Amino acid sequence: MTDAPPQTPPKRVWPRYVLAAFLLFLISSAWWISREVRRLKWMKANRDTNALLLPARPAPADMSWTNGMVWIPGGTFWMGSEDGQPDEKPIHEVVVDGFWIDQTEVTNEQFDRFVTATGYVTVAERKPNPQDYPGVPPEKLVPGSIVFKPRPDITSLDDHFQWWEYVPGANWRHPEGPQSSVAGRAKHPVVHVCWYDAVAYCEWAGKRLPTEAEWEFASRGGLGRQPYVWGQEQTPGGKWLANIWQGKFPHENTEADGVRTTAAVGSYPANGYGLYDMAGNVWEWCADWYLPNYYEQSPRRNPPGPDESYDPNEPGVAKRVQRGGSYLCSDLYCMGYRPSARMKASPDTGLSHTGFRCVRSR
Ligand SMILES: [Ca+2]
Ligand SMILES: [Ca+2]
Repeated sequence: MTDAPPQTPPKRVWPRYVLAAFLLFLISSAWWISREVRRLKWMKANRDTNALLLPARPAPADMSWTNGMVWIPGGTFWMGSEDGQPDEKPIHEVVVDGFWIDQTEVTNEQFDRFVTATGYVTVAERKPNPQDYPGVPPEKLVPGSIVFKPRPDITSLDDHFQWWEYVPGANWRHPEGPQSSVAGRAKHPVVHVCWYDAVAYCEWAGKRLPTEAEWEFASRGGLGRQPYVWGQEQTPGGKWLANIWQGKFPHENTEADGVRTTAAVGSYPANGYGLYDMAGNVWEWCADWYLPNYYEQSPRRNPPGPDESYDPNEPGVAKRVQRGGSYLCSDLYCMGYRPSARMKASPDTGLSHTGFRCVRSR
């Protein structure tokens, strides 16, 4: 009997597939590491170049148009008056969104910049179109505007034609007629601008005319339901706070407020929002059509004005709203400098006591 050779344990052999998997893992890792290193190197090398290729960061918004403007925060106020004229009623609650508004009326100096930049010719400087004035003799159709020139024989205030006269050659450069000029009146409000002229200026300035609601909200300066933009009293401490008319209109002007015609803008105290001449100096165009009973149906929020116009005193003539009164407002005749008072005129009509200011939403 021979001894069987001792048995040795079988030699352990790695399966080939495990080895193959391990090699594959090593190769993949090396490839991935190599790729990441190249990517990081590329990013580092191109960092500056990429900065140039990316769109430029937007510059800070140009807010230079807000110069001379005041931000009026939106809010709710009582528009109209229970004590005023029928078209100021009913007093009603209105909500307006915030907006920017010119601190002063637009001045001759500012309007001159607009005209110089654009070559704009105001309506008063253009020859009237005969088709717009049927029945008017051709020789009467000459450029001009309406100037305050009271006749000497006025005994009643029933007919305003007694103190308004169409003066050929009157316009914003020649407020009293061809022989007059605005020399020395650079800071006075521009006058003889009709609604179309005012809109043209506002568009050039990147602004717009205020709605009637915005205008009244701004004029009240944060005071609710007050008869004047400065409060309850007409002349607190015996002081006039606006350029209107004192004396027996239309011949006697005592100039108790210190000024006979227009005043340089900002000559009187600002209202609660820092706005000047929201009462008096010159009437100011608003965007809205005029409708005497609009308040009965106007929307509560941001009323845009009616779609149509009607003036019972002059049916057939569509009119735009004016606000704030002027240096011709006499308590005997016109309380138009109260914040709720409404005025209206044909949009092609400029007068020697009418100007405007602009607003802009954000
Ligand atoms: Ca005055
Ligand atoms: Ca004014």
